[in-house]
Order: sequence, then structure tokens, then C-alpha cells
Amino acid sequence: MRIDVLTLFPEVCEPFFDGSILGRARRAGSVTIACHNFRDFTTDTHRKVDDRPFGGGPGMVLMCQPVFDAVEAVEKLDLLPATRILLTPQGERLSQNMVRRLVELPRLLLIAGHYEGFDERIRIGLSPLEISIGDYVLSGGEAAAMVLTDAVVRLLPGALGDETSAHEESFSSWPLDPANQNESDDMASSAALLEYPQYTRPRDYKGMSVPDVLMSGDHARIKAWRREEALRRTRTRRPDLIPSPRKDDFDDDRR
Ligand code: 6GU
Repeated sequence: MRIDVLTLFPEVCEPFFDGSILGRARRAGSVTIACHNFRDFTTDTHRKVDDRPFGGGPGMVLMCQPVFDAVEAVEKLDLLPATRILLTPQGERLSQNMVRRLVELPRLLLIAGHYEGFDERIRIGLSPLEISIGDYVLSGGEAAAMVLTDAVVRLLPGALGDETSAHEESFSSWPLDPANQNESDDMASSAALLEYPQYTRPRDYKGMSVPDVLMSGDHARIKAWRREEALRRTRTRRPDLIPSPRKDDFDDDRR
């Protein structure tokens, strides 16, 4: 997979893409990540990338020219067809289901804006997917591009040291109900559990001890305990994640 990130602050993004899991995935060749600066594509003598909004108002707006030219030039760097993604608080909210769809694509082109926003013609002319990472406002799309990249790359084969860990974590599939394992875009059935509590050495720390079951060596009991804890945690913290049974499922059972 290839990911290109267009930003005014490549120096902010690059160190993140070199760290831990992302860095390892890059070195292993699972993903190519390249950051590009809009400013390198401006035709303006002062390398201007933003201007005041027509009609007045606060802040500056990212101009069409550097963005269109950057997208065109960067797409030509590779034959792989790129899916354009604009990071914006007005986009569809990023979810693990969306991440699972994105990781199937050969190439992502992430467009991170700064300032007050983009010229509307960037949306119209580039027809990108628009993605937000949550209901809060960031001062730029860089953090969102990093979040999205991390979430996607860790699902690439070989990106995690232990192949099983991506599946056992919070927001992976619902382990109790096989009927719900099918992928779906419908939020009600995007089943997930929060992760069970984890412990490591020492067995006692400041009077807090590790649950006995984890020291028992009984793998069936450990598995059952973890499932119960994951369920308990999900019920109390995120009851919205627990799928509600569909009405017609019940109807079918009665026949
Ligand atoms: Cl993608 N961009 C900005 N500026 N703020 C956000 C966001 C993106 N997602 C949530 N808040």
C-alpha cells in the first residue's frame, strides 16, 4: 500500500510516520508513506498558499492552485490509482469499519488543510472522500491524517509483530455472536467489544494484585474470564456498541 500525505507541515508528520509500528511497517516494505508540502507546488512568487475569504470573515482559506497542482503532481509519482481523502471536521466520522475498507485500497492520498478551511472548489474539483476523526475541532488536518494512517497501516499484513493482536483488541469483531461477524456498514451491527484488562509483571504492585485466574495456566478459564470482563466493560462504558437484536431475526426463530 502507498500513502501520500499533502500538508503544510510535513516536518510535523514525518517523525510520527517513522515511529514504532508505522516505522516498522515502512521498513518491512508493507507500506510506502510520502509527505509533500503544498508550498512546494505554489506558482506564487511569495510561496503563498492561503488568502483572505471572499465576502469577509476571520482567518485564511487554502487556495485552489497549490492544492490542485500538488494533487496532480503527487498522483503522477506512482501508477497506483489514488483514493483522495480530505481530512475535515465536516467529513464522515472515521470508524473501524471505514478503516477496514480503506486498508483494501492500493493507495491513499491524504489532504490535510490548515487555517480556516479550503476553497470550496477543492471539494468540487477533486471529489475526495471527506473524513473527520471525531466531533471536536483541530487546528489542522495533520493530526487526523496521522490518526487515519496509524489505524490503516496497523491492519496491513505483517505490520504488527503478533498477527493475532489486531483481532483481539477493542473494536475488533464481536466474539460472542457469530451472526454478527459479517462485515457491515450499518452502525447497529458494527459489533465490537472493548478490550479486557491486561496485566504484566510484577504480580503485586503497591498492594494491587493480578487476578488469580490469569496465573492459573487454565487457558479455557482465562478466555472465559477475558470475554466476561470485555462484556462487562463494554456494557458499563459503551452500551452503544452492543448490537441490539434485529426484529426479523426473532420472527425467523419462531417459525
Ligand atoms: Cl479531519 N480536521 C480538523 N481540522 N478538525 C477535526 C478533524 C479534522 N476531525 C475532527 N476534528
